[in-house]
Amino acid sequence: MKVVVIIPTYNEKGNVRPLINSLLNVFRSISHDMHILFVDDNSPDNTAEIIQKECQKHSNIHLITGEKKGLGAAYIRGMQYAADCLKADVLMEMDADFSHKPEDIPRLLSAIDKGADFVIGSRYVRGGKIPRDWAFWRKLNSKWGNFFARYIAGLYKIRDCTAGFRAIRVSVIKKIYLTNLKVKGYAFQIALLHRAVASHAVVREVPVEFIDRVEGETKLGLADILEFIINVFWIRFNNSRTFIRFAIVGTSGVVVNLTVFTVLVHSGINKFIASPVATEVSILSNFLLNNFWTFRERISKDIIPLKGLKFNVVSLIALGFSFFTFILLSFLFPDAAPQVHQAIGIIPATLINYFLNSYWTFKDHDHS
Ligand SMILES: Nc1nc2c(ncn2[C@@H]2O[C@H](COP(=O)(O)OP(=O)(O)OP(=O)(O)O)[C@@H](O)[C@H]2O)c(=O)[nH]1
Ligand SMILES: [Mg+2]
Repeated sequence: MKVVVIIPTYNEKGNVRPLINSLLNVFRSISHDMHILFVDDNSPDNTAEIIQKECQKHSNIHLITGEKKGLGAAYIRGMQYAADCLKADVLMEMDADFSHKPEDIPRLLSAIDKGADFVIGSRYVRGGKIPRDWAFWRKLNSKWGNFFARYIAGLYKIRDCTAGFRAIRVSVIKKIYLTNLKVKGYAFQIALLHRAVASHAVVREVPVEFIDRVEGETKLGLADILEFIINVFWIRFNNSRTFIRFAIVGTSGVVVNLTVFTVLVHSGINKFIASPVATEVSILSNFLLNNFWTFRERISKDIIPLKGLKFNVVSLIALGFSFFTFILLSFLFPDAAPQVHQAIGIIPATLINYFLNSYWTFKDHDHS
């Protein structure tokens, strides 16, 4: 197995040589074909020149250079190069400043050997550590970053979403269109993790101790924090897009229902016939819109009439839920206006409607 440790560098002249020595030392205890790829963004302190000298001495050290566009952009270039030109099987992400201990690499790789696709050197699982002397704001920054990623972007199963010490199978990277990740800075870490989780990669967290840098300066800036927050909300929005579409279709159904009812009654049809007809027409229009818009990416084994029938069954179940809520609330809060009971009933009805249609009527047979 060929493993390429990708290390982005920007003004790390004091760190690269000791880091290379330390890595080469650790590589001796690993049975895989180990390589290092530095991605230097034309550091003004001439980091690249130091690396270049090491490349001449060791055939497993590589360097690519480029314009400074941020950590994410550097990783994207590095990963593409490692996968396509170096033909790596596994990629690793690692900082140049000794925040990630080279001695932890074997443990990360052994999780890959045991079948994981995406291994995170995690500070926030049992056994993982952050520096004791981290100032309050620094801890808060890191904790908030993770809180945001876990609960807003929906990566709640993962404790350390922002970690920059990882081992990833190239097969996972190949499923993710890296150039489509519109992130330049540190937000790359969660954008990549989110895509990996969405493509059903097996994610494992291995505890590591994070050490503060001694040499050089931090490069994390305000623009990075802003990009991070925007990205987290963007991921959330994308995740809820199907539900938003479903709610829009539902609202359109109310309009269709009332319009058809009014037209029928005005053309002299009995209101007790007009009512169920209008409801069924709105169910059918909802079904068609959901089939051809909301869930259009889903691949189904069922023919359209069968899906339409399922959609009707789900509507009936949702009606049951709404009616049950109405009765329950009428008994519990007899003094409140019945319109309130009826309106609150819409909430469970919509949720059950969405849930059943999403997991049954429009079930995606591609991912089952
Ligand atoms: N190529 C490249 N590398 C970068 C860029 N920004 C940061 N890096 C590198 O990415 C790694 C992580 O950056 P750091 O500044 O250490 O960020 P951090 O670890 O969040 O912050 P500290 O804890 O203060 O070190 C280091 O190896 C940096 O040299 C960039 O724009 N381009
Ligand atoms: Mg660092």
